Amino acid sequence: MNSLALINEFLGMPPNSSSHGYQIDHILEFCHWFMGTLFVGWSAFFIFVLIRFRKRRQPGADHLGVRSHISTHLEFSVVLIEAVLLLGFAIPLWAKRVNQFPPGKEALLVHVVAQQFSFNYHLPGPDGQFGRRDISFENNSNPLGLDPNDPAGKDDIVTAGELHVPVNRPVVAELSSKDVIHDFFLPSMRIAGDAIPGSLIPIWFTPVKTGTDEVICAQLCGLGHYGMKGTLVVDTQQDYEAWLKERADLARSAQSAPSPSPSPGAAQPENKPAASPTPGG
Ligand SMILES: [Cu+2]
Repeated sequence: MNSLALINEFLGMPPNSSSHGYQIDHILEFCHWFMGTLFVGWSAFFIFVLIRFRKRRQPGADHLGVRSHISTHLEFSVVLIEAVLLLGFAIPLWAKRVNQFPPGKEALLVHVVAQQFSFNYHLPGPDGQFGRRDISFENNSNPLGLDPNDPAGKDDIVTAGELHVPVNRPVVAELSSKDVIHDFFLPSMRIAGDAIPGSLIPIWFTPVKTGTDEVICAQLCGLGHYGMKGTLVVDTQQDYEAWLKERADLARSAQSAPSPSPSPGAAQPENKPAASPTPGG
């Protein structure tokens, strides 16, 4: 597979870790080779024309112009290849990504709520049910406004900066935003989606390799955009369950504690200077 991804690797693309990513890699790699070939071809033609039709050799203008049909055939071939790429590969692949979501319980659903300048994650906890969220409950220790009176939310997990998912299970991430338009981009999973205030946008992927990958914001969302990074940890099923249990216990003890004061790490003054916009950990 690596010999098929020479240019992708050269351009710094991280190795693919998702089940569908190789299809995207193939299209990207082919497009890069195709465009590279066109670039070399057109450049050579340009140089040929400069020499062949130089003024010394062609003192008078030729009003008839080109008589052969080679250029017509060449350009038609290029358009044909591009049409096949677009209609035969790119659009069907995109349609599959947006139409064929994994059914119901098979997938892990996680709510991703972006804000300047970090990603928050809301998981349903062991009961599998998301607690109600409302903006009126939002504060520094409750960044997503989880309703403390909703029993379904008691074991809910809210984290920032780091998302854990199990390997070989489809993950559906439902994207939204608290402020401006962000973009939840998982380069190693070959997937991205805009997080838009007022919208819920689902994306999905299936991780096939355990490990730690990068999450980045791919929309210029403000002064601290460059620091809007996070971590995606793909665990084995066992490690994932251990992490889930640990976070759910933490969530329960935090909920039962009498009105916790915001931790120093969570307290983020608004309009913080862009010099240190670290994502909340
Ligand atoms: Cu952003």
